[in-house]
Amino acid sequence: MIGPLRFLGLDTPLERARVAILGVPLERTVSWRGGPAQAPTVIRAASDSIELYSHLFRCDLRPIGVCDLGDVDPHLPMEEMLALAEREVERLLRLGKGVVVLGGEHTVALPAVRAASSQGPLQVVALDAHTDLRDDYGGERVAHATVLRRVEELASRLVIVGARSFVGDEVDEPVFAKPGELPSRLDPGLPVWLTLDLDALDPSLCPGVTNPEPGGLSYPEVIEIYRALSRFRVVGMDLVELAPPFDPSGVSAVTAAKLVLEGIAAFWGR
Ligand SMILES: [Mn+2]
Repeated sequence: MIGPLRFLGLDTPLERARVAILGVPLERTVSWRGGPAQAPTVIRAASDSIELYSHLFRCDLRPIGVCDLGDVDPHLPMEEMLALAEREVERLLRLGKGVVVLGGEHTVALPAVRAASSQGPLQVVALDAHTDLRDDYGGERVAHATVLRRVEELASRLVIVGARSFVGDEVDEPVFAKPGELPSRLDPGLPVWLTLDLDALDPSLCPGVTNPEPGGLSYPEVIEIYRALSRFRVVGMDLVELAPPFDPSGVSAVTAAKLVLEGIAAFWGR
């Protein structure tokens, strides 16, 4: 017998786990093509095909202890899903766990950052093709296209890497950085939350996203960003905007699963 679908099949009880995984299959403010509600389940299924060892960070995930808590109920109203996600992330951070949130649309980063910043000053690193800096989107202040503006209001600092789709003169805002500039833009004394929109990667590597944008980061560039962040205190990460209906080969889901594994190894593997 095997148990319910879990990330990498890992089932360390929460008390003994260094890392906790929470799915937030929110899909309510999507602007073009959908699918992120399916992403947590699809990422768990894809994780079945990858090894438990990160050769890039020389780290076996088994002894770290990973507890997959399942998903926030996707049938709840959006506000309730976000509130539940925030309470759960806050509880896990208070327990000292490294937290991985599997979205869902990018909006799920907001309750996660709210929870992390309730513990004190926080810096947020966003990997995203889009700026997500609109003040409102279709009259809504909380949406996938406004999420980094709302995050910026909560965080001590926000750095966005991978942006290549701008609205007007946003391009002149000081939040954008090239991958190599990231360490110099962060405060070594502050904890970090990483929000990883999969569209930051080049769509040739990860086509199954809601809003693909040509000219993105390579896989080794993302790993170098992880390596740079591993020298800071990363308290949590989210991985968002996987759109399984547009991933017929399944390679985007495997890439997503692998980026969760490498993140766990890089940030909580020591
Ligand atoms: Mn985004």
